[in-house]
Amino acid sequence: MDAVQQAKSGHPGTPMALAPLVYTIWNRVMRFDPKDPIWPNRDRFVLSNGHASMLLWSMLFLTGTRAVNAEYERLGQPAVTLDDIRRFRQLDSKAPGHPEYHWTSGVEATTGPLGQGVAMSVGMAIAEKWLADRYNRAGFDIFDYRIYAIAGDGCMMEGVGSEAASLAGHLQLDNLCWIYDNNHISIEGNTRITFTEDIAARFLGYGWNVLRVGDANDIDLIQHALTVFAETKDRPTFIILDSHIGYGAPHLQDTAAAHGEPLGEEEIRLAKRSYGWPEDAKFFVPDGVREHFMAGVGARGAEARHRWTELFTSYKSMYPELASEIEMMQRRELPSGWEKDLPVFPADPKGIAGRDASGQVLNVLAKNIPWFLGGSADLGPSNRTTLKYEGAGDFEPGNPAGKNLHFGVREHAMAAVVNGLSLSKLRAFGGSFLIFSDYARPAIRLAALMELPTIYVFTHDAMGDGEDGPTHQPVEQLASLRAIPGLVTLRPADANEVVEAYRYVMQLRHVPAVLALSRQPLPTLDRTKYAPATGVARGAYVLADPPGGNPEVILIASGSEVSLAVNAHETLLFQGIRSRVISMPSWDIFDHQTLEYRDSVLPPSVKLRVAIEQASTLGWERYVGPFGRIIGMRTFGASAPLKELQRKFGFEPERVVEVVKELLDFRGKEIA
Ligand SMILES: Cc1ncc(C[n+]2csc(CCOP(=O)(O)OP(=O)(O)O)c2C)c(N)n1
Ligand SMILES: [Mg+2]
Repeated sequence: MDAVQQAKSGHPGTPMALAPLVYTIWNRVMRFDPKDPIWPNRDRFVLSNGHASMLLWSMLFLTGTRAVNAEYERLGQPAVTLDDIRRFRQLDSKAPGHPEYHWTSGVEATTGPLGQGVAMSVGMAIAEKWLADRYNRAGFDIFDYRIYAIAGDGCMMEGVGSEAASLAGHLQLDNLCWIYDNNHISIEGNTRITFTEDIAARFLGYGWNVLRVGDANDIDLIQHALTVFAETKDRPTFIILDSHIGYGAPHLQDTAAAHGEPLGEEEIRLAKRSYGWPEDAKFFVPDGVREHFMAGVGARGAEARHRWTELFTSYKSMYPELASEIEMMQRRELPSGWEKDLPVFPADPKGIAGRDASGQVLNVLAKNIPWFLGGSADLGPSNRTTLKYEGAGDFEPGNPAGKNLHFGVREHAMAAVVNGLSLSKLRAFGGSFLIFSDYARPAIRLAALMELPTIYVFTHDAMGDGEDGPTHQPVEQLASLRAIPGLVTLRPADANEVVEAYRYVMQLRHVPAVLALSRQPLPTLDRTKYAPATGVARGAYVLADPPGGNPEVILIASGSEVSLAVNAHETLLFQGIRSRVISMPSWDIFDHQTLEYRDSVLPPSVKLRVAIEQASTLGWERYVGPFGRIIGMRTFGASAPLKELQRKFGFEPERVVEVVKELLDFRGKEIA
């Protein structure tokens, strides 16, 4: 109440109502050591209704949770201080508006976009099952943690929450518990205006165990429900908790006004009175409170961690290889030999599809890296994301060892689940068609915000699926993905660029990546004639130059349009026009290169430039400059065989040559 009042913004009502719940989970049940918030076998706590962040800041402060840094070093200083809470929602405070992973230690996932937290918790539960199956041995329960997620009406209304709940029920994830804050209030008022379904029936339908706690202040009953959860096998648990938003505030309890505005000084005083609390004290923490948490979660967590650490020490001597895998994974390192057997593709004018090259690479990587796994949203056979090597297996109830995840037709939950896997330190990928990245985008954005090295394998990256038509042909998706800060988007030009793209992406520890891959075969470029594909690691590179260098025009392309540019280049050379071809698989990577390198690829003196990409032209101006031209998409595509589409939309070498000549004729004179 005080923090929200001081900040003049925030959400007081739900933290007030759920304080007993969070107290019970943390201080009575959860296995969490505040001294080491990244201990691998800790229970996870996800606040999916992230607007109630003051709950989490209070808990991290009261439990004395310590900070860690991005290199996973334990720093010893508090994760959140009372001063941070006094500066709730202010610049640089460790108590920001919503829980931010990577900003405040002890936050397990960034939440705020409703539904994301619960969906990520499903990924965490899958991860725990997988980890336990791979690493536990008789007498060595290295992984046996549980995942608690709190969610409000919003998370229950959002589609991604439903997708995730459906998947969790199917997978029988009995290590997962969602607690639903059933307060009948969201922003516009009582939920009777929007949300009247029978949610218990819905979750029973999903195959969850559904419990009800009729009074959010009954901590013994809450604890009992959590015990039932712990004893429930073969299904996740859903606890419906009847609560009163703004509990104790005499005028605002049970109203939407308690959701998102400060209560006001007078109402706060009255609420404090109703709690039997000193009315005028602010940010008041009575003596003994922090000691009480230390004796509860602190003591229980420390003991559990010490026992685990001893267990892990003997595990390490008995199973040194498995133990070292666990350690590497925690630091997001790759095992030695992770690159071995990556394919090298010989020059081939017929070539191979991006998705096929990707399928080969994924299989090699998954074999080399035990904790690399993933799957597709029901498009595995099309995306070529299926891991087919001996022993890869399918992750299903009863087979938590499987490395092929089947997400069903649930792109949004898939992307969030992949984030949850990554938060659990597995290396995970999710696949679909590039067009359906739109269905996954909010979770991809969160991966970038959280700095997670998740991988999205998106095939059918342009008009290659011809006959499927404009509903399936991405146009603006590349531009929109490139617009996400901190996300690497890569569109490789041939099979060897696919290999190099993965080689680059796999070494990222804190950056997510999207791979946009072709459905149709792309010629495998002759790398004895053209520059090596290792240039991918610089985002863009000079693939071909006129003899002696010194180009007068530059062709820039990505993906399937690179071989088109090469084709045009050969014609231009033959006609005495000195063109350079740049393969530019990734803007993001290129933009991070030194100015010197960027100028060497795109010399400022060469102003005649043509960009070619089967996607929205938006943004290419920055590379072609005011004198350049862009051959791209300005409309949706159409349903027709690819060849006809290429003709209709101008993706043919002749068109490129024509545009270059126009440039030389007109713009050349202008510049001169
Ligand atoms: C995806 C998404 N849409 C909208 C919002 C804005 N928003 C924040 S809280 C909220 C109401 C949520 O109601 P509920 O989950 O019941 O929270 P309560 O008020 O009960 O705490 C909305 C619409 C959001 N954070 N995320
Ligand atoms: Mg609500």
